[in-house]
Amino acid sequence: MDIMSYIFPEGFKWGSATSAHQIEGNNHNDWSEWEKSRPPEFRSGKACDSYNRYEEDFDIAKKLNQNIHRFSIEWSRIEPKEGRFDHEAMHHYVNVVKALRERGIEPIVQLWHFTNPVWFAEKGGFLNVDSPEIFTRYVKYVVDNLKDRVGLWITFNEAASIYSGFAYLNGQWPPQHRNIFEYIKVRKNFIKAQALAYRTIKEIYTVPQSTLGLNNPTSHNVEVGLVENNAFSALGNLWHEKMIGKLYNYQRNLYFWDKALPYYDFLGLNYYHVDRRVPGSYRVLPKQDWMSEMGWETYPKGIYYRLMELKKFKKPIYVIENGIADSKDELRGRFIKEHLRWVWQAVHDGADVRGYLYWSLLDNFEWARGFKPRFGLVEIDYATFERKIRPSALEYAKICKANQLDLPAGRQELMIKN
Ligand code: IFM
Repeated sequence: MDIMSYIFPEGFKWGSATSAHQIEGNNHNDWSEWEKSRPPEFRSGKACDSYNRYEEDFDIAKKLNQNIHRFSIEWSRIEPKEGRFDHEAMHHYVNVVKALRERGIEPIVQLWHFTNPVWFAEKGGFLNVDSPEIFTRYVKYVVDNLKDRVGLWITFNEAASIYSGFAYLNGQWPPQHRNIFEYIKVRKNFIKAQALAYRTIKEIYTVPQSTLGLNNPTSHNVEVGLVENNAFSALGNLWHEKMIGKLYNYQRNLYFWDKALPYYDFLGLNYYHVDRRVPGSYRVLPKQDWMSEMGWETYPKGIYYRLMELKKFKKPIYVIENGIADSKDELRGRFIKEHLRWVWQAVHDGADVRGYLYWSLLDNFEWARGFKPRFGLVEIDYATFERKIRPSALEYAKICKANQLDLPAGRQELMIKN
């Protein structure tokens, strides 16, 4: 069988990502408070117990040939009471970073991933006019303590899109508000906080480091109407669909990066699936035949469109999250390879992509959906906390090691339906 090899640039980083509340266990924050009102299977509880088992997790990441890892710091552990920092908790995260470095894995430290200390949530969270200063005070403390060991930072995860939408527009996440004015306000405060935190981090770093960065993931979804304009305009998108598509794409995918442009050094892209909310999307892109257990429609070529669109920001890009909920591990290997084939294409076509991080290293607590969706390269037995490497993880490990993806020649074209 003829093999086609897609070789990635030298120094390209390979890894996976997690977040504190989803894996650590026993967190006390606005989410854990909200979870009390939910049935037991929707409570994070001990999660993966990674607060205690992080070394075991990193041993696995190393065994899987990964050389970069993104984890998040739990703000509520660092600042459990307003203005009072917990040095022991900070020390824990210093050890987490050390444990990664000892295994030859570069850390990307995420400073906020959906959860807030209870006291901050009680003050209105990011609705509070002082939230940028309050957040930056925490950022400064963390960066002061880790600045010699960490070069890659990320402020907010999916803040202006997923989080603002779920928490303030459709009411599915705490604090379960449904108020468009609050949604707008929260998004503005995230931008202000981004700017302030960025300036603060830059002040702390006296030695310029090329890898120092801040970014604003996300581009969680693909809005097909627009994405496919390039490739499918010949199929005749109606003008009003194009308008809606453009607006939707901007609000959903580009707003935060665009508004905070001077205040980050690299972009982090989170990409999972096609979004069909724009009218006419079925006309421009046929239904794809594989779905994740989240009910998400998989479309690997979408990552190519997203990456090409991000070129205009003229900053390095990391794919910070890309993954599939697939408890039987039937689709994950194919999912990773097909996305990587398109990441490679984007690199080939000029996108400055520096690394790829699969979501997630471990099965974990998938927010309002509980533990059922399983995104992990590693399966977790939530009763015993036993970790079991899935076959797809070994397939990914080969790619990480070789810095190259091998596909049967021709197959890469056959797999893509568009
Ligand atoms: O689990 C989440 C993560 O916390 C943020 N990005 C999307 C993932 C899958 O839904």
